Amino acid sequence: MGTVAEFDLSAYLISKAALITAELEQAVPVGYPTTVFESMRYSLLSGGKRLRPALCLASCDIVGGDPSAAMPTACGLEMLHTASLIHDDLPAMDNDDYRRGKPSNHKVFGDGIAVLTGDALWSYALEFILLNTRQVPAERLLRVLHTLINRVGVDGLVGGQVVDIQHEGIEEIDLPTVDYIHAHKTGSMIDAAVVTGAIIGGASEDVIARMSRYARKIGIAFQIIDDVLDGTASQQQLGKTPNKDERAHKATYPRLVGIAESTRRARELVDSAKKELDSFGDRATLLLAIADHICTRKS
Ligand code: GRG
Repeated sequence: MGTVAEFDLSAYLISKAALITAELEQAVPVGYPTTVFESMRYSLLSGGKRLRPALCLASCDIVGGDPSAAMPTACGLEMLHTASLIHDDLPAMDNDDYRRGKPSNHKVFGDGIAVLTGDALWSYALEFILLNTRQVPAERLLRVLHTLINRVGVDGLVGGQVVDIQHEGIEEIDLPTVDYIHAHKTGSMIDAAVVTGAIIGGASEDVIARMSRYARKIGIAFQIIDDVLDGTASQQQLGKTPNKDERAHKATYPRLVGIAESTRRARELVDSAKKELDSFGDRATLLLAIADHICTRKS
């Protein structure tokens, strides 16, 4: 693989996204009850950057593993991520009518089926990984499953979402709380992707720890840039109409420190994340490029 500058990440991510989508299409055929399968497929197959699966495969590769052994986990990660997006869009949570440019799951299937679809995807993901992973020693597979279970629960997505909801509409919020929310709501799944890839690839404890630090840093940067992009988009609208997160006084970096400082902090985190991969040399090209992309992306 060439240098970071030579490497065409966009083309790479687009081709990986197509591969993951084809795998997901096969992974969840329509069964009975039809509605829940159609609902799972509606959200799973409706676009998305497939960043977490791409990170998992890249992470397995960088530590010298066979990325095809990580494919079921990469698919499972996307199922878990999709489950969280479906629940996040519900009226009781973020109340979003659109996701990935299409009506959100509950707008199409109703709130009840949307809740159950998130639950179904969560269980389907773990079973899919367990039944389809090949040539990975049982103790690694158990560790992969434990990592995913942990990062979705109170130590991860759920914890972040709870604190996020509790601070909605509250004017006073400090940066450590915002960091907690970002690290758990967004960072934990990015961490899960990188760590599970490294575990499957047979990485040592030291390498897993370094890759986890890389992931957690880019995870927070990812959420900061998400909020910067949201804020910039709303400022560009005529009359500077505040976006939904601003109206709800959401816990974001741009709200607390402004766009310029948020961007600077995201860059700082990404640079620090990249340093964690110093010892990999050229093998790290893809993960370095993904880290840079988090700061430079426009959507
Ligand atoms: C049911 C598993 C489960 C969890 C419940 C609802 C919840 C707890 C957590 C919500 C977490 C959440 C939605 C965090 C936002 C993370 C984020 C930045 C999403 C956007 O990710 P992208 O940009 O989206 O990678 P695409 O569409 O490209 O996949």
